[in-house]
Amino acid sequence: MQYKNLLITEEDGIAIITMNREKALNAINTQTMSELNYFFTKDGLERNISGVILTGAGSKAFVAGADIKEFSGMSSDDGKAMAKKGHDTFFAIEQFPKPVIAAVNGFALGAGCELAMACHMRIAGEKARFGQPEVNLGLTPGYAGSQRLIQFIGKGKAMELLMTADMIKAPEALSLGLANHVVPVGEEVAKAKEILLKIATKGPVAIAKVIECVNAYFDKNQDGFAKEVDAFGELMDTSDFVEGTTAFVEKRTANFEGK
Ligand code: CO8
Repeated sequence: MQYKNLLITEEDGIAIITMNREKALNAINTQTMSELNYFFTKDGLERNISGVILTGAGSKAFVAGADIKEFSGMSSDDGKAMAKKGHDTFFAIEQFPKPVIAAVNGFALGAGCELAMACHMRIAGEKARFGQPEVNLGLTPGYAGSQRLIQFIGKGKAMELLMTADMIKAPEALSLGLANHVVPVGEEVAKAKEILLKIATKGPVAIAKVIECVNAYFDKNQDGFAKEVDAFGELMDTSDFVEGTTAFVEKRTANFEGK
């Protein structure tokens, strides 16, 4: 696939994906969703990378929502198909076996807040704003905002944000647990990279298992506790486990191969 709306670069083994429709405040249209889907279900899995950063072009927005201009004339079936594609894509991000961090450099509204929540962590710039304003349009969230927001901020506060369409600023997002860190404007990607480079020194198979186990907690069809028992045992069959424990005994830095 040729990327048109995503700008993808690699730095130090980290893929940096820039949502690149600055004039539309990086709103996610059908093409952008297809590109995200392709990256997280195919291209990104084949790349030799240790993590991914998602950010928005320009200084104003991470992503200001789904592209509202595509909504007009859509039928109920069109809406369901579009929401399903978004759910599948955002699940692929959430379950991506390498860490994915959202560097939120401005508005993260509607689909933008949902995209950030599908990532494993969120770094907010001081001017970032989060919100689910769909009710302003006579809609609910369509890319799992009504489900994931509860996971971060709890039911009562989620009800409030979803029904008032209020935007929250970065410090409040931090205090609610939606943002992991707040950093000065322009330092969002650098902070995300700092975290990813630290994670890159750990055992990659173990990192993938951590992602699976944490996600299992929120999956009604899985027993996260049983998953952790299995993961712990399975990791003992890996050469990363042998290398990690040997390096500890030999008082040296582990050199993991991801096997
Ligand atoms: N879609 C399309 N275009 C957008 C969007 C958007 N979500 N947001 C901004 N733009 C465009 C504007 O239309 C404008 O374009 P133009 O210059 O051609 O008129 C340009 O970006 C700049 O925007 P503004 O002039 O409005 O900039 P302001 O600084 O005045 O305001 C805001 C910034 C507050 C972010 C404002 O643009 C805004 O409120 N945007 C819409 C936010 C929103 O409602 N987001 C939720 C969208 S719905 C959604 O995400 C549902 C997800 C699930 C979908 C499921 C599929 C069925």
